[in-house]
Amino acid sequence: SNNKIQVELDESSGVAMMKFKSPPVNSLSLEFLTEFSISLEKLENNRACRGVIITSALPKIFSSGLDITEMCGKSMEHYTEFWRAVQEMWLRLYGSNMVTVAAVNGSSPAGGCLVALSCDYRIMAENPKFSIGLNEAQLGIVAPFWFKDTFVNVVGHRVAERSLQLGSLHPAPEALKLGLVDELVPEEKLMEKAAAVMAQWLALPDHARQLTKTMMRKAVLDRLVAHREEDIKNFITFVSKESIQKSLRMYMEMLKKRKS
Ligand code: CO8
Repeated sequence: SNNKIQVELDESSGVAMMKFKSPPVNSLSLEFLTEFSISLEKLENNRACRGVIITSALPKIFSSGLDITEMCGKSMEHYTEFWRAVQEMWLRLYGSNMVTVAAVNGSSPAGGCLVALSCDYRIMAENPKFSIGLNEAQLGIVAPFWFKDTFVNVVGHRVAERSLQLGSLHPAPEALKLGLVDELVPEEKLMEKAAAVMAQWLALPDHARQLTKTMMRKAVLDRLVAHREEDIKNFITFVSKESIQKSLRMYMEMLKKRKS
């Protein structure tokens, strides 16, 4: 199915707009991740496309991260397929030759934050109600090493270490101070700004920029490629533990209670 992500390529500028549209919260389900990877692959292979702006079509939420229901009470086969899809999405996005700009127009916890961190540039709506971060520790789970590596490459070791241990979700102004996002703009200016930043990055020749990007990211990408099966095994072992299942269920219940 091809309906959770809207993709529109402007052939004259070479820029694609990718909008997450999977209500209620753009959670990264197996189906969503598969569509995301296929969409990226299509753009990557399209010579007319040089850059992609990633944003959300939903109000107030960029992405709520990995779909927690995919990690609860499922079979080993399902966990394997799901985790492979998470890896695939990240390898494609972090390793993309295109210029990738995240226009973060809402909250962006955990896997949502990973998507933004994997882009070349992050612009966030300056609403302090929107927060971003790798909050895994708050769910009683541990961010995988390649989530951590991606985070460290953006904010540096010290900021990453504190933020990861506390599972912090940083309101937009704090995210800017930490370098977790590159700039804040009023929400109504977000798309205009993203287009301007994209134009600036695309003013350079692709080849040198792509080789430079690869130079900066290769070690971290190679680490997952080399340990992919081991990483899947680790995920399955971890997520199959009764204590972890309990933590995830409690977190889902907390989300539901918080509503009323
Ligand atoms: N997965 C599944 N369902 C979700 C998720 C999610 N990540 N997030 C929200 N939902 C559901 C809610 O339960 C709710 O369902 P229902 O309507 O049936 O009650 C519905 O979506 C709407 O959610 P809210 O009512 O909470 O909507 P709000 O607009 O009030 O808030 C937020 C939106 C801010 C996104 C809020 O829902 C939230 O904080 N969600 C949790 C986000 C989160 O912590 N995600 C972490 C996921 S884990 C991850 O991405 C990395 C894991 C790495 C693996 C580690 C190895 C095990």
